[in-house]
Amino acid sequence: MVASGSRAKTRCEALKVPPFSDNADYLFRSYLSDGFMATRDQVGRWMVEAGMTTRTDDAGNLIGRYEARSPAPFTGRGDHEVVGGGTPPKALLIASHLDSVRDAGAFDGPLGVMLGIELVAALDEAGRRLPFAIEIYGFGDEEGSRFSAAMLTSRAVAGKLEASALNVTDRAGVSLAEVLQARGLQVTEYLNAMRDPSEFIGYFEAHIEQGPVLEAENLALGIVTAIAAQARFEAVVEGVAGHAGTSSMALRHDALAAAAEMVLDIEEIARFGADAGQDGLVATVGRMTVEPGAVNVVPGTVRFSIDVRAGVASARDACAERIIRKLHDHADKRGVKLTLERVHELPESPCDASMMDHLESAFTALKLPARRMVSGAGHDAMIFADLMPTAMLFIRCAGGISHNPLEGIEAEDAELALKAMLKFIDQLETTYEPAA
Ligand code: HGY
Ligand code: MN
Ligand code: MN
Repeated sequence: MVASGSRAKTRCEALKVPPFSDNADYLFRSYLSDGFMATRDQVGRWMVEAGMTTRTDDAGNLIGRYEARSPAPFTGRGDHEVVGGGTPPKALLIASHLDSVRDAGAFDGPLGVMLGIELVAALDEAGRRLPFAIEIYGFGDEEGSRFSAAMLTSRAVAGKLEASALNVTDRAGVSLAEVLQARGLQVTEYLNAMRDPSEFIGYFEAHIEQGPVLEAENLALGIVTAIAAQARFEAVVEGVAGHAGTSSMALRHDALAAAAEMVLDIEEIARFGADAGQDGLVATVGRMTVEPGAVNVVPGTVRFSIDVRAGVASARDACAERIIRKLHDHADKRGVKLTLERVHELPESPCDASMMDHLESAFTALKLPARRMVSGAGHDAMIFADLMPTAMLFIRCAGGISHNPLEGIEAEDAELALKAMLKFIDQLETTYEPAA
């Protein structure tokens, strides 16, 4: 069999450099960038080699389809004409994302797409067709690393995106509409990417754990039980820019000094506050800009991001409220203006019990301990969890490191992941009941 987990690993690593990265010094592949488009084309070619037909949708996603036993010619947008009539076969949706954070590792996102392709390649090599089709989505924007919103493309497919959410610009001030236009797409057609959930039997995503648990317990694979709730805010602190040499300390309204106190209190509240340590509560300030950013000017304006997560939305919200109150106290005390905008929010999403059991059966067949665990990292899977049965397979990653070029996996673990996915497919096939 040519299909293999180690080929999935090698392919992810091949995509780390130009033309598949927007930057030659580190991996950055932002939504609809040149690096993203080159990656989408290359992954599309690998899908075709694996026996799939491919297309892209109005949100820029890449879609590969491996037909079911009774092929329903795929006419795009999900509608099928079935030869001889009858109900078109449903599909298993296998997905992850092709975009990355800045200075990323090779595997966060692409590994799930590559393992899906290897699964289909293994079926195709064996001449095996299933009672259901397989559709693999390479989502274009899971990270939100170009525009402030995240998961734009999976939310579009799930029908969970309001047209107003498309009024976004990137940090260079280029609007999503302009970026789409440059790629031959129309923002007015973006929501056509939506698929009817009834076309699918479920959603499956393989992903690196992005945490230390599997490695600490010497396990290659894990079964995700739920994905943590998350909320993101954009904070703007407006003080008064001034001459560094003549502005007396007592009269300053230094936006950066105020923001620095705010950042430390965000950490303090999440680490030592009322809900600290419960439900995987975490809060992070990941991005900050200082204006005007001159060494001899008291900072006038500071913008920073806030990311708050917890296993349940109530703990996330309680922590966010405490943070917001504390930040306004700092702003009042220092005489600066604080503006906070909630730019992204997702509820916690449980995975499907029977899909988790199918994964557990696959692990048992491979004599692997079935370690069930919550995901602190967000994934496109959370967008579909209330629309169709959803399962996630975690793969151990070196040192639990992610969102970092040191992100690494073992080829042996990728091989085991592929074997587990093939056993999982066996489970789905034996329990599949065609639509009436
Ligand atoms: O932020 C996250 O959890 C995901 O990696 N986008
Ligand atoms: Mn990520
Ligand atoms: Mn990811």
